[in-house]
Amino acid sequence: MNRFIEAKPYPWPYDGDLRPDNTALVIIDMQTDFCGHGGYVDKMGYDLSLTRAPIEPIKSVLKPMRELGFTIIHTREGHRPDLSDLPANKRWRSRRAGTDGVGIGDDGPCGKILVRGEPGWDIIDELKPLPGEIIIDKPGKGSFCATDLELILRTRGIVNLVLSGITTDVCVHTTMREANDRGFECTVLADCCGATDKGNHDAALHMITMQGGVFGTVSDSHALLATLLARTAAPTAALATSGR
Ligand code: C5J
Repeated sequence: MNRFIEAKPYPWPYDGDLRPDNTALVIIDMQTDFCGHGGYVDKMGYDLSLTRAPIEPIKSVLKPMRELGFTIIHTREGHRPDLSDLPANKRWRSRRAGTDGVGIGDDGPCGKILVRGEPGWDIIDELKPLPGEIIIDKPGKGSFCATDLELILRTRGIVNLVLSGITTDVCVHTTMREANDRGFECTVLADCCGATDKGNHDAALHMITMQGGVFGTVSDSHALLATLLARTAAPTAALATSGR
């Protein structure tokens, strides 16, 4: 039986083949540096409520998706402590971002900004990965660049990606574009994402809906839950095998 999530500009996924064993929830960069007090985004002076807004909506889909056996993937943007994977231009720009010259790799209130192992770099407590869940450490904005994400997805037979996290216009969008070019079928959950600027969030979502769904679709947590709850009502065996 085919299963779709209500989405724009088409019911997602395109082929209705939505199953726990071929679909992953990807939670992008829900780190203190992007949504916590004293983190990098806070230090840049942006409105933290915008990047914290997706926390509860993500929790609302994470719990049922865990229970139904979907693959859960967390990502963290960050650099090696020796900064050998931090491009000089990325560091230079970050020091000009309204942080009084303090940028990526420098000491901030939550430790060295966006450096692996530092308190600010870690995923916030509200969305802590469970033991055994996949965590992708990435040095860039996209989750495929210089990581083993694609290998993991192909190995698990995952073809559909439900994207969430922060920020909509940067790391979520870059990841969606990278995934789409690799043939993965993507949807982004609008209320499970946030940006440092509301206009950029809205524009990033709107872009996805162009050209018949140029990178996939835009949906939200309510639409996803409606489909998941309908699935939960089905017999367990049908859940595991429902597909094309
Ligand atoms: C940014 C991200 N905005 N996770 N990173 O630098 O979107």
